[in-house]
Amino acid sequence: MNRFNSVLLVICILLFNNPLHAEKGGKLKLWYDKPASNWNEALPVGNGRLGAMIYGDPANEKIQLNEETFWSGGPSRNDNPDALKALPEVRQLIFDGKYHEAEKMVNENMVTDLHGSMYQVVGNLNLSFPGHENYTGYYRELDIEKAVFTTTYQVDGVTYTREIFASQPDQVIAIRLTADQPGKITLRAGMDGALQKSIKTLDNHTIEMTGLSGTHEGVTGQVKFNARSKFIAKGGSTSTEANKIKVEDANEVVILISIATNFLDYKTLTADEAEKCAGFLQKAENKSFEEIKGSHIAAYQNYFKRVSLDLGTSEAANQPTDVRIRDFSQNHDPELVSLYFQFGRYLLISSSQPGGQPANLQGIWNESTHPAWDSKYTININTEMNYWPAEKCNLPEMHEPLIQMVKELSESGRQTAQTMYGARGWGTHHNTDIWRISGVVDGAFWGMWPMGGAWLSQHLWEKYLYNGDTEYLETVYPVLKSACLFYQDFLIEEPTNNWLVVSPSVSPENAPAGRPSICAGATMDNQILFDLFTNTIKAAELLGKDKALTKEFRKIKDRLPPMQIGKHGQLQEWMEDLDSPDDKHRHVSHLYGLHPSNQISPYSSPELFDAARTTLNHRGDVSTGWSMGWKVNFWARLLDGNHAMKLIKDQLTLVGGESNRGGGGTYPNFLDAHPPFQIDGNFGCTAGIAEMLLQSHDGAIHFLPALPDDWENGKISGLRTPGGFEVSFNWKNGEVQQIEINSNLGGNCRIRVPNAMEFADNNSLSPATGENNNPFFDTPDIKEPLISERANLNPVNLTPTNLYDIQTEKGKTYTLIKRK
Ligand code: FUC
Repeated sequence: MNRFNSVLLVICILLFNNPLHAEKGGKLKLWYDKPASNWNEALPVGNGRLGAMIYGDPANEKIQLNEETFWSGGPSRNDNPDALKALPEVRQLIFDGKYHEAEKMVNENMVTDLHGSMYQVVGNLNLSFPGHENYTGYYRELDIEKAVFTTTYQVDGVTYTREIFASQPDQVIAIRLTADQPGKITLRAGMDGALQKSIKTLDNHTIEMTGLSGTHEGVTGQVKFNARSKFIAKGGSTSTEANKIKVEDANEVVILISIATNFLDYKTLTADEAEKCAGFLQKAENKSFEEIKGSHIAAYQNYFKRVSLDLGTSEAANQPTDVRIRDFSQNHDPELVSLYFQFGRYLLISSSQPGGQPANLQGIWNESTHPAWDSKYTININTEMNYWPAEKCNLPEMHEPLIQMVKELSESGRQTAQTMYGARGWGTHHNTDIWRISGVVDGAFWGMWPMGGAWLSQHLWEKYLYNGDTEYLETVYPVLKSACLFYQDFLIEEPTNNWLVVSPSVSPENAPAGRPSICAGATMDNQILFDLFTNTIKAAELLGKDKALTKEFRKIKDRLPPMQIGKHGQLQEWMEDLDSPDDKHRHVSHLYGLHPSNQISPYSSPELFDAARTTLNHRGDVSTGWSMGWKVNFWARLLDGNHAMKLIKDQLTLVGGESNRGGGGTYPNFLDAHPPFQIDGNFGCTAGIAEMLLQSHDGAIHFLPALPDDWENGKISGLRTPGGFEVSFNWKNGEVQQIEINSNLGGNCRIRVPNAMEFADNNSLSPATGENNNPFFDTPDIKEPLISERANLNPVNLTPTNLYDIQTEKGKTYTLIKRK
């Protein structure tokens, strides 16, 4: 290279390569002024299938790697065939009040030694940069508008930059290392993994690591992975050294990481992991980094950009993210909430892509071979919670992996229903894994809950309410119907009121004082079945199917126990009035009827509304991460924005880092702390923030149902509601200023607004009359609650609202403004 060319090259590098990280901070960035010192400070990138946690350490970069199908064991089942014989006696023991004996019998006859597989870590790519121990000007960010991680710092007057992202279109994790002077990049790179079988270099540019998943509970590990890191340097030299790659004096280095496993589907492990891994890599390496990055950002933004949220900003937003979390409860920092909301959407896009696995307890990010609760799918709340933001926060495609899992569980759960209970249809319990196990997990106290499939089935119906697509409904109807068939066979009549109840069961993971959890007719079970039967009947009617059968289903629905209000004015968790006002349990299962379901309404069932509020006040606020996320939604549904905000503050309490109060909260990297890290809290709170601003479960689209004093002014665009409406609006001093509604399906759009509105073109809006005739806004036909004579109920004081009907046409947009 002659002198002129070298000068040109330097200018080019200065102009185009650096600093690509743009300005420090910004609305949609998590940023820090130091590298991560532990996993809870590292930052996540993901493309649904591949995940990486990035530490951003100048001298020793660690990129911790996951692949969503790398689980311990292999195809397996955990149905105990002795269950069937024990069932009648277990039921009798429960009706006789012999709960300890019933629990013992379940543990001995219905549980097996198999409690599900573990989601496992693949390993790390480690990059060491000699001499980079002493750096200045350190900065690291995760730009969630682009889904790109960047870090930059200076050593000896040279500015170094690293960019990292996980590309969905190209199925690789891509890294680019640049410096603002030529020939300055020197590094050693190696891979390691706790479950690795071999690590070697394939050529001067590529490290290959292979591995096998762990054997667990007697099931031999059968998932094989192949992981490759390819180094493409500009300038300098690239060579190998003892299974490592050595790059000396390069101008720029691009690293592409590809990982694949032999997983094909939950029953089959016959894919060729090496071929798949090499295939992704070969395709990607033919493209420039800029091309890969461009299509990554475009694919990501196709989802991400659909929703924007502005709750205002303050000085506090100029601080690094960990400092903002630490100070959140003292500061007015509304932009941290909008960042958290968008981070939830970022996490869902990054961990749940069509065709892949649903987000597990840790999404896809896990550094351990033995993660907490195996990082499985806990389907008595946590997995469902992961998907609360999917439809309403405009990420319906991200919901697909869950829908697919429910379809698969309806196959594996059919055998469970038959083997364990001699029932038709399909059923699952409170946990599942990648092999779609559906028997009892963990023991009777936690696991004797045959309701996981019924709750998950609500997601099939919810998707239909949003897309109105009968072809889709056809594909899920058999799953809904079969879920009902299971309960048609499984429900039994209880002796006191002759209600049809689920037995044996539990109210998830809680027990009345002095008793085991095992019971019959828990409130949550009744509410879930009310929904399952209601929705299945509606689906059958819509599709013109199963007339005689739905008649039977209707009879069953009518014989389910009603909700009951107990002596403390609380909503009863169990069939008997056993609740204690001192019970602070993290699960608040019986409020399923309040959220996510719509069986409790301030307008149509004020007594139940008040009882739910009493229950929630008894339970208290601070709890595990996910429990607080749920409570944000509960308080939003209870129309109490300030209490919901209090829960957001509890959730956005820094755990780890400088202050550690113990309990749930948020880690410096913005991930939810159960503790330990569990992603449901992120998703639950994200959904809760949306729920504070817009609700659509109670017969109308309700604007600002639970606005806290902190968010006087703001705007949000792109939220979705049932009936195919897409809604954007802004507000000032708590009053809605302008609303835009896109109608994708047509039909009546009933809205509830705190202040009076009119059409922007001066046409007057019609006040709503009678029932909302939009079928997607049907309110449930709930039985009158039974109320204890000792219950003192509080009045429900509702702020007056304005209710309007807009007859919409498919494909049209309607603009409303505050009435002058
Ligand atoms: C349920 C919860 C726990 C935890 C676990 C993964 O068992 O009760 O708090 O979230 O799932």
